[in-house]
Amino acid sequence: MLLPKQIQKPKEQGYGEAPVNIALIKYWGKRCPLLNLPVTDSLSVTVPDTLTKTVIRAIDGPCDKISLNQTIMQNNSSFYKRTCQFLDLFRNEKLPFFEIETQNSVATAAGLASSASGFAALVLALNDLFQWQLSLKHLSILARMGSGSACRSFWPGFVHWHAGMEENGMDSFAEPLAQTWPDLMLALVIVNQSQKPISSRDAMQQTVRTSPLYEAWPNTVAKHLIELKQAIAQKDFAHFGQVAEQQALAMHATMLASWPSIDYRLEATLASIHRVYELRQAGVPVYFTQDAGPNIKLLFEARHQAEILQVFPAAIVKPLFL
Ligand code: 2P0
Repeated sequence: MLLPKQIQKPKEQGYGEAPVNIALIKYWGKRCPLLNLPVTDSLSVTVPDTLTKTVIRAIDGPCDKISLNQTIMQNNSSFYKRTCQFLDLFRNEKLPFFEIETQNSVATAAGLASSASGFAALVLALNDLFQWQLSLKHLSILARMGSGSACRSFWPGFVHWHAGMEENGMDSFAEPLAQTWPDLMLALVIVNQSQKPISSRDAMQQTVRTSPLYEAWPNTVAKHLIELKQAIAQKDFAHFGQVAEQQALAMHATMLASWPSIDYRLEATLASIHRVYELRQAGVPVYFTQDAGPNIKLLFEARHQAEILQVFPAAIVKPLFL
């Protein structure tokens, strides 16, 4: 991996901000864990107004200083360790340590806090600090090394992450799709805010290692990706929703078959999913997707919002194309 050359004298501070993205075609499994190189392509949609904002400064030490939403992160926390490990890529003798202040705007309260917006904002802040002036493609490659899904957080709208084939990862980056979908809405249904039973990083590895269904996953993704892109191009919402929902179910089914089984669904998750099915039976076109946690995200078009909020009154609605 060719890392950008730092200039000797960074600015006093660098700033970067990046939004959360939600995968419709999921990234689940790595061919190289060190560089976060995925087994398959994936496709996300960015959630506007869910920014992580990060300020970074180069400091003398004695160690990195990191705060999240004004709380100082302890050196033994996984957040601190993961961030420092990523920063190791950019240190030298003259610039041994960094101070980072990071804030999640709506994201944390909405249960959308994510390593994707976090690492994308951090890379943008580094780019500003060192005045690299790198292209978004190159920044996408760098952010991917912090967290795979972060490579998709540099653009609004639909974003396609190409898995790539090269061992050094230089062809594994994201790029935006041209299509927009002004009526498309996402609503977050929060069923539980507590800590995940297993991190997505570990869950992914466990699935690849132990799930007998993983063999089928790359072909499933390839097929769903083609179908989803067609549905987006034709603005065929029923097809779009069906593919997104089936894709999420296929990912969770693959995880469920791991040993030990990985099950992010709680009773309240299943109850919410059944309410989605009931709404559809009643003629309301609404579909869901689910990531590595118990909450679900509803997908629908703006004109059905009122019917959906009657059934999910606490859902947090986010228009996807402002
Ligand atoms: C995704 N997820 O495509 C999938 C769907 C969760 C479910 O990317 O190990 O935090 O940092 O590369 O990006 C979550 O995994 O994993 C994720 P790492 P990441 O959004």
